[in-house]
Amino acid sequence: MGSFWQSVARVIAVLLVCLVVVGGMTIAKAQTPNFYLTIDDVSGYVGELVEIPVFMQTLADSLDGFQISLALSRPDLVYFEVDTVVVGQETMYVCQFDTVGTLASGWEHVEARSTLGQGLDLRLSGISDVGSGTTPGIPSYSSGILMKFYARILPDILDTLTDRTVNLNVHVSTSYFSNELGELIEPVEITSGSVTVLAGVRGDANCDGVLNPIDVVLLVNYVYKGWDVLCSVEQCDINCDSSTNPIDVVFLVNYVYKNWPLPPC
Ligand SMILES: [Ca+2]
Ligand SMILES: [Ca+2]
Repeated sequence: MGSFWQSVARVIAVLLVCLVVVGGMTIAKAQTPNFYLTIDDVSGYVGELVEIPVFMQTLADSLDGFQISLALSRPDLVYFEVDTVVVGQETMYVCQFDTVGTLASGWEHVEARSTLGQGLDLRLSGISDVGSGTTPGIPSYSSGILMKFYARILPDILDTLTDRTVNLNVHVSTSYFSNELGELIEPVEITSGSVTVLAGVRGDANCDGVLNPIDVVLLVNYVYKGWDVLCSVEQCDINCDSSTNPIDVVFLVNYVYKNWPLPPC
């Protein structure tokens, strides 16, 4: 008799464990994202303005509105350049962005603001259509660059600094995405990005800290004669396309002799 009740108790215990496990699995089962957002990892040299693409992928929903809140993990490497604009009673801290050639190109309203005006946080937002009914949003099952924003690398970072990466942390709880009906798109998978500050000066072929005709001569000798004369081949990849070639010579010549700006990295 005792063994019968022990068996019953054992069966009940096993059932309870199964219930807990199945229940736990139901709770823990991850929902498949309905929208993906990824801030790029980029790099640049001291003092430069770096372009940061925001990648997105829509699934079943279109994208017709967004707000992305992000903040720098540390203020000693990078900041967002801020212009103060006063409209009536309101003071806005406007930051640089670009939608040319991106998926939000032609949207009725896109902006980038630093909410506190210190250039340490950024709020990117956009609406495809404010009410005219003429601007289409981004269709379902699309992917590409939503928009680009910019960060300025501080001018006085020493080459000896070891930890040279600042994270661009997206605040998931204050970032929103909506479809053409104005409905919230959920769930969303967000990947934060980063800016890494490269040591040295871009295009500085002899690593003396300045760009001048000596660097042009060295780069020409490397590119056209194959001479091993550069202190850093990567540093002479002026347009940051992972190749040091005649195009980089043209950019350096234009910078040194015509005072043209180097291309954005
Ligand atoms: Ca030099
Ligand atoms: Ca190049």
